[in-house]
Amino acid sequence: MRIFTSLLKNINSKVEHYSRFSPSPLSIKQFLDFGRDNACEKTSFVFLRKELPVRLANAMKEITLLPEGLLTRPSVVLVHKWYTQSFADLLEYEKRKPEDAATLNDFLESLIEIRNRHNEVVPTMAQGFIEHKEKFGVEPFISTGIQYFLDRFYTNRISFRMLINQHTLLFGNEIHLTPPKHIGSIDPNCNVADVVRDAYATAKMLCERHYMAAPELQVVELNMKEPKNPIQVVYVPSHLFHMLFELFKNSMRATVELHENSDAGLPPIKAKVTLGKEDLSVKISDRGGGVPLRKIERLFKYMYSTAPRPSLKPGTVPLAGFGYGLPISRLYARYFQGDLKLYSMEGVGTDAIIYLKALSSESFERLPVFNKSALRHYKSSPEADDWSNPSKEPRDASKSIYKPR
Ligand code: P4A
Repeated sequence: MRIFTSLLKNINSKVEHYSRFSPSPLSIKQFLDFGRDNACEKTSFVFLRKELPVRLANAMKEITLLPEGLLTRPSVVLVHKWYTQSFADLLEYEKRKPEDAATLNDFLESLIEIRNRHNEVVPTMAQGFIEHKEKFGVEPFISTGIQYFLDRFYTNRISFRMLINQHTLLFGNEIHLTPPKHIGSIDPNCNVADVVRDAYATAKMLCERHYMAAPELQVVELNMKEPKNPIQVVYVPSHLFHMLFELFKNSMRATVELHENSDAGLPPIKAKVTLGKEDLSVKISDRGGGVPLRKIERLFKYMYSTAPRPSLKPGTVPLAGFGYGLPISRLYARYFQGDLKLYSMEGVGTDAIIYLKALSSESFERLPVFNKSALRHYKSSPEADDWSNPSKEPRDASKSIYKPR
């Protein structure tokens, strides 16, 4: 027991140490260049054995800032245990020699084990927040604080998996898992319209199983750089697929539910892919009736989507609206300096736009840094009450310049 306690103390001091380093963001171009010119496994090892503990430690320090009531939820404790275990696994390589073949092979295996250990982090965290919400209800601090924490925590996780995937895909024997021209998880010539059609087809299958119908798709490309060429980008196609799949599920749900009983049939979903000097944009437009502006922000809130899943009829599949689809899709877009925005016109329909950087030299990882400024977010109360509330009565009618009649 004493040995265990002293080990834990040692780990905690290592977490302190590594968390003082800021993560080093890489650009897609750097990922690509490194993976291309006969990538060196040793170099990757030496970089990751420091960078991965730095990113883990940054996340672990933020977990400990969660309010007591959350920090003690069994599912949050479990997630923290996974992080501690993975951090400890990585510390083993501080003293290993990169020259030994065994080091590189062991490292590869450790990375795969770590990735698997963290597979269920998102639903497990969600479970903790659901329990907390059921116990204490939704306090405004908790909700804003959770949004801030989860955006950072999940971005950290996306980045952590990106690094692991690049290493295991480049140097492991998972080569057969990637198409020959891909560099790890990156497609140097990712045809955006192809991914659009792919994500649509997958969402369409779900939609037809769920509703017995699905809207058609129309794709338009506008390449303002090279008007005759298809629009390509250096990007992680799985990230783009994830975002588009989510948007198509939403558009299909809104479209089918609004037009199910109309004789005119379902209005098609329109996708527009455009390329300018700086931005590559993908717009998904539907005529699904839209969402009032007041409710748009909610679609990106973890707290609204961490409702217990409604029980589905046996044999049916959920289409959209449960889980963390939109908030996490936006994190994927922002991770490489893009964004995801919703523009809705209530009564008519919704335009969703994914913005990506057109140039891989500009798409640097956007990473949370654990520092004083981050600390402030957990200490201060989030929303100062310094904007008016729309209420029927003045706060104090006698003091109002508008005299009550
Ligand atoms: N209208 N428009 C959308 C939704 C409705 C919409 C919607 C009712 C709301 C919630 C939801 C799914 C769809 C859309 C496209 C989008 C987002 C929302 O990208 O047509 O699940 C939470």
